[in-house]
Amino acid sequence: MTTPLHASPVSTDDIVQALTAIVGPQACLTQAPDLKPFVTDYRGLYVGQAAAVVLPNSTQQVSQVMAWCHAHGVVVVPQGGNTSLMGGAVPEAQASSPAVVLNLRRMNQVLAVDTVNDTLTLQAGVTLNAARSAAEDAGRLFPLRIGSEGSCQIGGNISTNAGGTAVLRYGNMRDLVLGVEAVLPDGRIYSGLRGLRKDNTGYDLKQLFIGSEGTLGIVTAAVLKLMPQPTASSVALAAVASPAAAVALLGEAKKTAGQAVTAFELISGPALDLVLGYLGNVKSPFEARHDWMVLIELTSGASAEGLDATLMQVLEAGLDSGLVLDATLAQSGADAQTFWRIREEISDAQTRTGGSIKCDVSVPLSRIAAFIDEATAAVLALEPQTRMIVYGHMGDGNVHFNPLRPADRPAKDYLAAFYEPISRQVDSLAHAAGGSISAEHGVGVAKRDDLSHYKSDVELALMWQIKNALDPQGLLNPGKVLPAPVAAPVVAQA
Ligand code: 2HG
Ligand code: ZN
Repeated sequence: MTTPLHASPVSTDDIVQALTAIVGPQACLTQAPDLKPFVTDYRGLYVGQAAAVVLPNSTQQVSQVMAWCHAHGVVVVPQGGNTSLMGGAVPEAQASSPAVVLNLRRMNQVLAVDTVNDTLTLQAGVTLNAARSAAEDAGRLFPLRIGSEGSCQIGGNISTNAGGTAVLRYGNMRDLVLGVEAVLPDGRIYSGLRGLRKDNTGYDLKQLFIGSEGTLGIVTAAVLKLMPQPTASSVALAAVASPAAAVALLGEAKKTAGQAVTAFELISGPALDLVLGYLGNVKSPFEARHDWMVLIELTSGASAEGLDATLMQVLEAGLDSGLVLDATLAQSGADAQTFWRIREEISDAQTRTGGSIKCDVSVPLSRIAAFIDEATAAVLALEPQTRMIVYGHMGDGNVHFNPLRPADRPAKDYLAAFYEPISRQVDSLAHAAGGSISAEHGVGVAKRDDLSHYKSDVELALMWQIKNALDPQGLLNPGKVLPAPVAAPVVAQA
């Protein structure tokens, strides 16, 4: 299916020599200890191999690296902050030919802030934190908010269509990108750095590079949307009677506070127990233990007192109707930070514990409560001691449904016995409820083969056609996102 242009495979020495000539010796790493952090994923679950790591400092250098690798049949794995939970940003472990990791962290310049057009133009290696700060310095908000914002990079956020805790209000990365510059697998540069909110001149090519996890091109720069900076926020934690009660409370919040509802995060009892176990100095915000809680955040340009009153109104209505069992409103910025810390640390608490089965699913809000109930029952039927770490961005229909090993069972045993059956059950139930098996974390390697069960033949064939059109040699981030193509059925001639 693929037609290599190169006559014979190149050696690691050839690769290093050629790439050093492009990026300079300091920016071409070759020693095993230097390569290690770039070939090992964030959780240490995927460890690949690379001939070299290159750290280009310009789009031109990325283009030259790609052109050389294309001409010589060398695999390139693009990488940002390497925070993927899906193994999407590291090379394959058993690759047939040596790979080059192309990390964008040196391309970390904010190129322009336009407060009339409300846009931010930056290189792909700018961290999300730095992008948010650049917006803030200009009196604006760049609203993407995810736990890894200190290390993840804008290029990776674009390539994975990152989501996070403010999607309910502002959308995910796809909604926040106006323009993209990307280097194609053959080294050509697609220059789409336009800051337009309307542009109907044919196919929206930038969308090819958003969410395709570096399999079609390497994002090198982008134009992002800026939003007005909220002047006030109000945060509360509420214990709710059930997932269905949480959905009903969200309805109340939207009715009462409208657009101001910025985050609505679900937290299960076992998720709170786990995180408090690690955050030794943080106490539970509730006297009693509850099975389900939600963190609600309102933000707006109004006064803080006004927002607090609105949130109190939502909580009181919830208490009156029995949706809410207990609630606590943050009395200060420090309180709000603690509430958010509890929520944000759940992911790391699982990493530290080990033995977590990550199912990052989304389901229409109208069916999400039933999905959680059914999936919980299915998991507990398989292993009743499983800790149900269920949490996440319920407001936008996305839950991190992450069954965790029982405390006394080694991670390896638990995963060997239950990874397959549990993820298959949970994904199938999400799919049956009209949902997605990967809401915001992408596909990478972890979910690649599962796609063949949940995408139609037409969808998979289109994905491969696009991949083959842009990367006919299959050199850019191979082994990610696309499950191996199934041979087309032989159709009998009429
Ligand atoms: C979050 O919302 C992240 O905390 C990580 O998306 C989720 O670790 C996870 O499964
Ligand atoms: Zn998340």
